[in-house]
This record gives sequence, structure tokens and C-alpha cells, in this order.
Amino acid sequence: MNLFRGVVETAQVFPFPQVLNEEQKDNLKMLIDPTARFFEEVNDPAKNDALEAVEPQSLEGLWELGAFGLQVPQDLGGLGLSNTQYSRLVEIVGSHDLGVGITLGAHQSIGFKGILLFGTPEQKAKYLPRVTTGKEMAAFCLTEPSSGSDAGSIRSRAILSPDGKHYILNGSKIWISNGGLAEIMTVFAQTPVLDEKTGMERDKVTAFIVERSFGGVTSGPPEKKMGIKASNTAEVYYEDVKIPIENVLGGVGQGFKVAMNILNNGRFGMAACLAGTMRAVTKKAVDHATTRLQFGRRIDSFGTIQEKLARMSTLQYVTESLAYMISGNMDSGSTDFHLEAAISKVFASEAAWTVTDEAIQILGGMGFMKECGLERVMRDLRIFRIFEGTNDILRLFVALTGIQFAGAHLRELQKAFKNPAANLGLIFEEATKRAIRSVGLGSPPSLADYVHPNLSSSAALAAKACYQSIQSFGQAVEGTLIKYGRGVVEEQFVLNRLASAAIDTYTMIVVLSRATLALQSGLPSAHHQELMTKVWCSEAAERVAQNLGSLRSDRTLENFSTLSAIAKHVCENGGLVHINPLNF
Ligand code: MYA
Repeated sequence: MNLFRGVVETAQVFPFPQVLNEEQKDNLKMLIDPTARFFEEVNDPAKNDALEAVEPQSLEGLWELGAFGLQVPQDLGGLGLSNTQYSRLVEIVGSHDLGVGITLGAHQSIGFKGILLFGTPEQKAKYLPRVTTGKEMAAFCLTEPSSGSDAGSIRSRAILSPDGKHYILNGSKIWISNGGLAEIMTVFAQTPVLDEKTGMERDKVTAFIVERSFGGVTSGPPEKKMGIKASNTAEVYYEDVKIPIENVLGGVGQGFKVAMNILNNGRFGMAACLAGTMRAVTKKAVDHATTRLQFGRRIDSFGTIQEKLARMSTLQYVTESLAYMISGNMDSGSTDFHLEAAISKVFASEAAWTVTDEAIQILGGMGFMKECGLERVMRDLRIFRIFEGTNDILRLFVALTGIQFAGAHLRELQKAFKNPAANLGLIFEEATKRAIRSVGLGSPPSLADYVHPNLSSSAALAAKACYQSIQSFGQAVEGTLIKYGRGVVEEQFVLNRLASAAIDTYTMIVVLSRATLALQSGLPSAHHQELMTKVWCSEAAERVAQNLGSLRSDRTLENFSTLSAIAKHVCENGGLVHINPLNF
């Protein structure tokens, strides 16, 4: 959020987190081999895809491995993994079978995560063993027919029974991952809550732990989908379901925040999972490119293929760095990671799409054939830009939350100027920042001190590009706030550019941090990481400049109005306005 006011809180990104102690590393290493072997020898992604379900022996094997309770504390039956350990295992899942990934992810990344995060000791003791060793599947039930991105508008409703012992739940949910299989569900519903200010009752969202066995819970048939076919997706209906009041999760009326926090908490997992996917997909492309001969040469000797492979590798590097930066910070106790997590989800899902598309392109006709396996990955990947918060809504979320933060800071500053004597520190800090900007000093010393010299002073000027982006980003946000005020909420063309600039800026810092650590530790891949970081920062800085520049350009702003008008015409016409050049 600080980036939105042109500030890098270096302690949050440098050094790149290394949070595992020796024991955690050893435990993780012991899990990696059996997990990888399971996916290579037992699980068959093509078969799961054709079957539109995870094969029973695979499902059983996953339960046996403990894969359904990766982060549940050991004393409650799980493996007790930290977020960083989880990232490493989830990468393996993502490199083999995204359908299985969603079955596992819907269960633990969101299905019972609320119990882990917000459950009372009794709720944890009762339910966590059941969803791990008890082999009962969990699901996260938020989305409804009329409530997708607008999560707060759900209509399912639960009212207190006359004896005050139960909530009676009625409503329905759609597109619920594991919806047809889950025995334990985290369900969100409106409940009447007394508004202390007005003394009136009004509906607020509450989260509940619902068991299928409570009665009144039914589910529809598995949905027919484009991808992640192996995972179960179904409608779930609730008819007069009696939920004991002790199954309220996180407090009555607190459900919206519970839902958002569960989603925030799980989003880095998608980046970890898709980093694995990209690694596997790139390997396939490399195997092909280094053996395929055309025009008498190996095709990896052609610039066209080289550019694709280099970009695929870099996109994976950025995604993987995001996943481990965020999981590491979470493990170190950070509670303020919601923007970073949203960025990782958006970035990972788009990067994985591009990487897989390019891998198919490198394999050409072979990539298009089912046998090669990439078409399944491509189908599976499509949903990642849609679920767990569409990338469109998350971009707006990133931009608006960041702007709100910067706006609040500006208000602080206005207040500070009313009593300058008492607020000298804040005013001095801001004055210094602005002075640096106005004299065109691109690099406040704070970041330069953290970045390896190879990255700050060598020809690619990666770090300098990053500093300049941070500076101009802060300025652009301030300018936007002054220009639009509260009305900025409606300026989605503008917000999307700010979100893209935020994503590019954050990713630059993250890879600078990781590459710095690699160089300092003398990793064999350090030079390679340096190269990817340089090219990433150089190109990302150009995109930032372009996105921010567009907000100051009258021509671009006019284009936004024109685009809006075109969309309006198309909608008013019920489709395209123009007919073909034959005019009939
Ligand atoms: S599950 C369904 C996913 N659905 C969504 O993600 C819904 C998307 N919508 C939203 O997130 C919200 O409705 C938005 C806000 C963001 C649009 N963190 O007035 P508001 C606070 C913390 O802005 P709205 C699925 O797809 C906000 O500050 N707080 O709200 C399955 C404010 O607080 P206050 C937040 O305009 C996928 C209040 O809430 C957040 O209504 C399966 C109201 O804010 C936030 N994020 O909407 C995936 N947002 O009142 C499987 C808002 O105090 C996983 N607030 O000012 C796979 C994993 C990988 C595999 C793993 C293998 C093991």
C-alpha cells in the first residue's frame, strides 16, 4: 500500500525471506519425494480429466499422503506446514494436475481455512481432525446465482430459531468447488443484526460451519466445465438447515470480513501452484525446442523461439518470487498482505496462461494434440483468471485500496500542517520525499542500500528503473486523487492503469530482492537470475511509465471516453453495431 504514496517499506521486501529453520527444511524434504513420486507413478491427470473426477485410488493416495491437511496443526491430525512449506508442496501439485490442485485447494485453501483462522478451540478440535484424518471433504460456499464479484450481495439467509439455539438457513450456492462431495462447508449467509447506532435490525453476512448431515443440505450434479474437470463443481441448496449457534464462525455479522480474509490468506497458494505449472510447461517446450530440427537447425537457435523461452522463464521466476515473498512474510507474522496476495493471484494466472500458450506455440501442431497434455493445462488454466476473485475485480481492489491508503495519508498530512510544531517528523519526511522528486533524484538511498551492486549500477540499471517507477507512481496517485477526488471510484479505465503500474512496480522490487539474495549467496543460478531481473525491471519500468503517462495524456483520456461510447453503442444495439462490408 505504501507504494501508492511512492514509498518502499524496505523491511517488508529486503532481504528476500528465508524463514525455514533446519528442522522445517528437513521435514519438507522428506515430503517432497513421496509427493513427486505419487504424482509421477499413481496419479494420472489425463485419466482424471477424461473421467471428470479424481480417480478413487488417487484420491485415497492423497488422503494417505496427508495432502488434504497440509497446514492443519499436527496435534489435530495434519502436517502442520508453514505457508512457505505449503508453497513448495503445492508447486509439485501444480506441475502435475490442476484438477487435483483445485480439489485440494478448495478443501484447505478456502474450504476449512476459516476454521483454522477464525475457529474457536472447540470448533478446531471438532472439525480439523475430521477434514484431515477423518477424510471428510470441505468446501467454501459464497457465490450465488446473483452474487459473484459482488460478494456482499448474497441472499442466502439464516435466522435465529425461537429457542435461540439454532440458525435456520435457507438459500442456494452455485459453482461450488467440492460442492457435490463436501461434508463440511463454510457457508455465508445474511443474518439480521441489531445496528447499535440506529437501534434497527439490518442484514449482515455471517459465516457458518455447516455439516451436510445437519439435514436440508443437497447438491446438484457435477457441472460440465471447460477445464479442471477432475475437480467437482456443483450447486448446493440449503432448505431449513438447522445450524447450532456454536457453529457461527468468527462472530455474527462478521462474515464478509471472514470471507475476504480466507480468500486473502489462500491467494498466494495459487501463485505457488501456478509457478509449478509454468516450470513443467516450460520444460516440455524446452525438450521440444532443443530436439526439433527445422530448416536444418535446432529450433532453439532461432531468435523467435529464444524470446519465447526467455520470457516464459522470466514470468515463472517473477511468479515464484511473488509466492515465496508473500508466504515468507506471512510466516514472519505479517498480517497486512492482502494487496500483495491479490497481485500474486492476478500475475500468476495471467503469466501461466501466457507461458502455456507460448509452450503450445513452440510445439506447434504437436502442442495442439491431446496426447501432448498441454491442451488440458490450457483448459485448466482458464478458470484461474476468473475464480477466487476475477482478475478484473482484484485489479480494482488493488488500485482502490492503495488509493484509499494514499488518500488517508494525504489527509494526515493536511492535518499535520494545521499543527506543524507537533508534526514536524511527518512533514519533514514528506518534504524530503517531494524535494527528491522535484530535483529529479531517481534513487532515494534507502532502496539502493539493499540491492546487490550488480543490479543497481550495471548497464541494465534495473534498480534505477525500479526507483523511478516508484517515484512516479506515488506522484501519479497523488495527481489522480487531486483530479478525481472521491469520484475516482468510478474511473475504472484509470484505476486499471494504476493497478497495472502497482503490479509491475511490486514485481520489480520482489525480483530485485530475490536476485540480490541469489547474488549474495553465490547460487549457481545467480547470474541467470540477475539477467532475468534486469530484463524484467527494464521492461516493467517502461510499462509503468506508459501506464502512468497515459493518465496525463489528453489523447488517452479521450480514448477512454471513446471506448466507453463504443461499448455503450454495442450494448444498446444488443451486439455489434456494424454489419459486414456487404451491408446485408
Ligand atoms: S470462491 C469465490 C471467490 N469470490 C470472490 O473472491 C469475491 C470477489 N469479491 C470481493 O472480493 C469483494 O466483494 C470486493 C469488495 C473486493 C469486490 N480484504 O465496500 P467494500 C473490506 C480485507 O469495498 P464491496 C472461488 O472462486 C473493506 O476494506 N478486507 O466491499 C473458488 C471494507 O472494510 P471497512 C476487505 O465493494 C476458487 C469492507 O470490506 C477486502 O462489497 C477455488 C467493505 O468493502 C479484502 N480482500 O466488495 C480456488 N475486500 O468496512 C481454489 C473488502 O472496514 C484455490 N474488504 O472499510 C486453489 C489454490 C491453489 C491450489 C492449492 C493446492 C493445494
